[in-house]
Amino acid sequence: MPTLSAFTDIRLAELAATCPDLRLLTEPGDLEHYGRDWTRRWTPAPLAIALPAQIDDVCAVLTWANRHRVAVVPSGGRTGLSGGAVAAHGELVLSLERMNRVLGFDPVDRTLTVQPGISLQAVHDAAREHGLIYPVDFAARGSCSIGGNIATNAGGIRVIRYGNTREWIAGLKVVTATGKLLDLNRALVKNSSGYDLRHLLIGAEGTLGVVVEATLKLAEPPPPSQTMLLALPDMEALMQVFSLFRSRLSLQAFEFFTDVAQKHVLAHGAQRAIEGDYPYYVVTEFDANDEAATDAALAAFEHGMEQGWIVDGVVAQSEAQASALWRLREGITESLARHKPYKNDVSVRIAAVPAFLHDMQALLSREYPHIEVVWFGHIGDGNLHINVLKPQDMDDADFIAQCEHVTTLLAQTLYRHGGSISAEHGIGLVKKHYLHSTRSDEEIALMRGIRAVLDPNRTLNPGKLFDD
Ligand code: 2HG
Ligand code: ZN
Repeated sequence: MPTLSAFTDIRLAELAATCPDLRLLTEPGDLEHYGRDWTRRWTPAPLAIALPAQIDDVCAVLTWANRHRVAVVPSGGRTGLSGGAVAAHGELVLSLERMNRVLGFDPVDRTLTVQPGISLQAVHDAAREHGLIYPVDFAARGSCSIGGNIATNAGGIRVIRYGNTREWIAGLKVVTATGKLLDLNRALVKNSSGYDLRHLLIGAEGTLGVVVEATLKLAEPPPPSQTMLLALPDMEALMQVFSLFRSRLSLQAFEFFTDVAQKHVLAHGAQRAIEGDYPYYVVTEFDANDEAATDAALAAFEHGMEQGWIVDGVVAQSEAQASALWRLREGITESLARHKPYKNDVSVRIAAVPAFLHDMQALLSREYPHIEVVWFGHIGDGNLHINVLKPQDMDDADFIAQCEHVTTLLAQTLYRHGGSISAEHGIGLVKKHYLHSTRSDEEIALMRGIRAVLDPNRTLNPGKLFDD
């Protein structure tokens, strides 16, 4: 750790003197590590990294930043895909990774109180220790932090059963840009006493305050489940099979990917589960607590085969097989990373999915004739991920320019279908130019107004979500 005199920047020397427990890093390797997220598009260039161990230090850092007008980038696991945690312009990165403990469990309220830097996996484990679950779940569970999940209102693979992160936040402690500590909702189940500022903070991408403590609701574990992989003949079958399975089974997850996605994930070490190649695949998990439930699943499967909506399928016979099926879906992001994908993360109402898919497919095949495009996602809740893979011989800047052009067209298509340009990854830096396709001018003006009240000097994550 640098000594006081090591800080040539007088503001940092002052911060170090005010907060002796604060860890402050300025080594180039640390600046690079903490200054980027999974987008890898911007060159990290933060001023320094501050790692507080307690709430008082977060208050002190934000008070200091407000006084000196230093921009602050709140930082969790940096697994974000929209650039929300990127520090490329001399910002102070405020990493919450040292604040990663479980603070308490309340068996009556069935809540778990945690610090923001705890990983989603550690939250799952802690809930399980008490015979309960924290039901938000997705592939980055081991590295993402709960603070980041709250900042983006993270969704994931079980939204059709449990909803998004927002549903599971009973209370939040938040430090504002001027260093004030707010205790929002205090885990009350009923609280009809004015604006619920807790919900304003959820999904605000670190522009309205820094979450320093969260009280999470927990749920009963679901009944035993079965996992199935289905092969489908065409895009139309996706929603036909979804309607069939949803009406007959109690679904916990319904995810899809294409043959192109499967090609990449198999090349990256996953095991093939269905012989032959089919254009679409579904991984679905449903309650299977008794024989009647398993019979219903089989009957639904057979009906889908008779209708020609399903061409093949396998049911996992063990937890290991279920994990292998899930790997085909959950391993996609990692298997694509080396191709520097440009990512779209869009949503429409479930009822609008078929018509939107139709238009979207036409648009993508017209606009990317020679570029590989990989689709997958949470089709059961209307959320599609589109990953456009950069051809090796194409210049980075040309590739981004082409993808941004197509994203403008995609945003228009989404507008026509009443959808959103960001379903669960947030707007960050990547999608801020498209915010107006999802939100009206009046809404954006109100958002700016709210931001101005909570962060008068624009020190919290400036340039993310919208330009100040
Ligand atoms: C997922 O659903 C994540 O696996 C990542 O949201 C999606 O890599 C992506 O585009
Ligand atoms: Zn996703």
